[in-house]
Amino acid sequence: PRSTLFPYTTLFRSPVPVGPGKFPIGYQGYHTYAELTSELDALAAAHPNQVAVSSYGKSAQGRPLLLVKISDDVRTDKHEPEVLFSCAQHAREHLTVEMCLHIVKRLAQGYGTDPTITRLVRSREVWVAPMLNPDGAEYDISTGLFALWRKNRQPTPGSTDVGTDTNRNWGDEWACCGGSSANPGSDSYHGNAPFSAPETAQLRDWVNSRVIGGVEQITAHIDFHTFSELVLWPYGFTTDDTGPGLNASDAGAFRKLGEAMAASNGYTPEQSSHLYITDGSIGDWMWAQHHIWSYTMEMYPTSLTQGGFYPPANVIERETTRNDAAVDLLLNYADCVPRVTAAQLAAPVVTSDPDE
Ligand code: GEM
Ligand code: CA
Ligand code: ZN
Repeated sequence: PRSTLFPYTTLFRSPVPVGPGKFPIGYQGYHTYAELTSELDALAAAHPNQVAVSSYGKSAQGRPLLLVKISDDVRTDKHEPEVLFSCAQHAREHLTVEMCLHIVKRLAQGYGTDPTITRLVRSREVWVAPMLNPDGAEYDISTGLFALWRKNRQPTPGSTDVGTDTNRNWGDEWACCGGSSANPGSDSYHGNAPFSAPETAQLRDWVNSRVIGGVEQITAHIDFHTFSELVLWPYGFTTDDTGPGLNASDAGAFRKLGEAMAASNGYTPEQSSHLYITDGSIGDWMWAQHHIWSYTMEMYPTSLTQGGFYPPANVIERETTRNDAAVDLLLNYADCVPRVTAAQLAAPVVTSDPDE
């Protein structure tokens, strides 16, 4: 979520630091940018025909923006639906990095052993952008304790405040509707222009580069956040169910697949603006610009008392695996999301919060 939540420090004792740039005690299972990079390189080395690591640009501070492709015969651009999973637009939402890494691992390791995964990897081209905001993520752990940082680390011209909220910096209906802030000190500062953040501009350019023969190759997308356990879909800038380029039947398909994914992981499904209005968010742009079926998922937990942005590392395995069925649903329907509206969907796999 958007708000910086004051009770955090009163609810939790500070964790015990291990050292600058490292996760504290109890959080060592989370991956730093360097650890993520080497883990991905190892996966690519172990599965050279299924996993390829590259980058789509550089962050404000010069870190390569990581991009992973997973498919059979990964070096060939095939005529298959392409699906994008993205994580960690927001610095402190470290659990999402683990989600993206889990997707890469599961698809790579399940190919050739698990029949469902093998079929999906064969028939789709999967892209994973595991850390959209590496500067922010590294800054959040730079002292060895958590900084509660959300934005990127780009200097703001004419201000001593640092950082743009990249999920308010996308170019669809940018700054239109009170769903972001013009104040550089705000946690939801939208930047001085659409795509003023290098992290958003370069991801935009890469998504645009997937238009081949006039057709956007990416058909479906999940942008992972924490926390609240929600499945959200466009538009975020208006509370209307429909909007420019989004008609009632589009809205119905967004809802049906969103509800199916939520039934599988126990999250709550809703149009994103029902949480709160945002303008300049990634999902609105993905749909408005390219008709990509773009969801935002807010992962575990539901509340601050369960750890808020900083649940301990011992939940990583459970809370990433929890989304396997939702990921598979998106991959499965990526050939034609509207066909979900005619489908008889299976009963929920998870019906309650695993903590309860
Ligand atoms: C959200 S994700 C945006 C979802 N869109 C709307 N309209 N709520 C954000 O960017 O504020 C939550 C988060 O940061 O985790
Ligand atoms: Ca392709
Ligand atoms: Zn977020």
